Amino acid sequence: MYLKDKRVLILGLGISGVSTVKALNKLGSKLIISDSKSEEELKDFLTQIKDIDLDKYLNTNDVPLEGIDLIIKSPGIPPTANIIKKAKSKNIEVITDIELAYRVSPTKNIIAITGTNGKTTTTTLVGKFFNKANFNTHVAGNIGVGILWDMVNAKEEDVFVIEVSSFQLDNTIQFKPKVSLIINITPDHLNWHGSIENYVDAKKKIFKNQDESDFVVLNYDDITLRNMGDEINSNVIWFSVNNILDKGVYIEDEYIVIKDEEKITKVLPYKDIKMLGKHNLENALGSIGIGWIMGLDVEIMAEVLRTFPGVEHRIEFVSSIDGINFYNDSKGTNPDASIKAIEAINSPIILIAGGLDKGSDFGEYISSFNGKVKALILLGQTKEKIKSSALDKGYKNIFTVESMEEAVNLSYELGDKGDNVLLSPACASWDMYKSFEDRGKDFKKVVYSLKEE
Ligand code: UMA
Repeated sequence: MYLKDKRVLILGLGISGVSTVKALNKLGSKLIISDSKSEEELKDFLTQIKDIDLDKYLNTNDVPLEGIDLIIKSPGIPPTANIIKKAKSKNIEVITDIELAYRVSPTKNIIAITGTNGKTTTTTLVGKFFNKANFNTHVAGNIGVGILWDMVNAKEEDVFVIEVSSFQLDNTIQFKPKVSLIINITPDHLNWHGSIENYVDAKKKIFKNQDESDFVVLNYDDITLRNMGDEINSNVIWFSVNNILDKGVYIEDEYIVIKDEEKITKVLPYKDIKMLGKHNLENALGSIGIGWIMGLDVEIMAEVLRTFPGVEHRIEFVSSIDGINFYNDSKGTNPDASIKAIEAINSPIILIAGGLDKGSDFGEYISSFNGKVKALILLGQTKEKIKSSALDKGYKNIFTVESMEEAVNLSYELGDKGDNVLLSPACASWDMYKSFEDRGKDFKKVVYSLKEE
């Protein structure tokens, strides 16, 4: 194994960092870790690797690079970070965990799923397909599970269903999944990537190394993706909610069907899918595309789709108080994701939004309110930016608040029976929270305590 006795620097000790440290320790590398946080802030992560012998640089990423063979960076560390620039000038390879996972993988069954929105739901769904079909399935990656520890312990016949982010893909070199899926592409993480072109280029890396023995499943309804057909060397499988296709997964006479040359296979009536919203229909079609390629039984896929309610923090029903329904869509971390949540709810909405500024434009988002959003409650770093976009579009019923508690209490005061309070921030959480999960949990906590009162 080429990693034995190599000196590897692991930058960032979060979920992926811990998994990477454990895996590289098993593979016999000499480890150095660095994190800009302090020992105290990292104590939960450090405890998980307390028995591993390594050199630590905490409170800093300024690590001497002499003798370092390889750097595995946490996906969120931007290419503009000083340590990354320094490594580049010294020709030290910098990759993310999914690249290394591919290099050490004992299995060819790697299914990689990306997209601006729907990644987590789709990855979960596909994982459930394979589980139900009795494969030894690992669901990992951006979904919140560091992949490397699972990978170094995997067997040849195992299946990996991995959610991959643009941050992870950006630093891939050889990564070559057997089947990849891009659900959609709309602007996101522009502050990190520098431009939409760079963001799209990062996403394309999911199929860049694929060849004629591999497959990529793409959304025909997404113009950016439809135009990518020519750049792909693997077999393209299209899916579409809006169009009848010559070959692929689409909807005909209310049924989701798979068309393979001449044969049409019915999967299930699309209305039988348990998850809400058109975006979830796209997620379902993309998942079926993967299942089809991998030879899964159609009835297994149909059964999962009939029963799977969706994932936490994605238009998640929290509670009803005096006839007002509260939904947690903290995973709505960009305008497009929030538009989909607004579209999925069919009665008046009191929308709680705002968070970290990722450089997004909120014009289209405000236009999607379409008379359905009766009040907009804003918090976080972007509150004034969203407010000014809303005022520009003639939307005036805006309130700004300082905390989630204030937001939820105000939404309850403004709500009437039959209304829906939707937390769908359209922004990342990192201005006020550690993660979108923390933000969603905080929202739910405040809703539950309001209910108790
Ligand atoms: N750090 C530094 N220097 C820096 C920046 C960060 O030392 O310049 C340190 C931080 O102090 C922190 C550590 O790096 O201690 C990394 O923490 P992290 O939370 O960024 O990373 P992980 O915990 O390893 O989580 C990452 C993904 N996070 C990001 O890409 C930002 C998780 O995706 C993923 O689930 C996990 O790996 C396992 O693969 C989260 C995410 O928000 C859900 N992803 C973005 C998204 O979905 O939009 C891309």
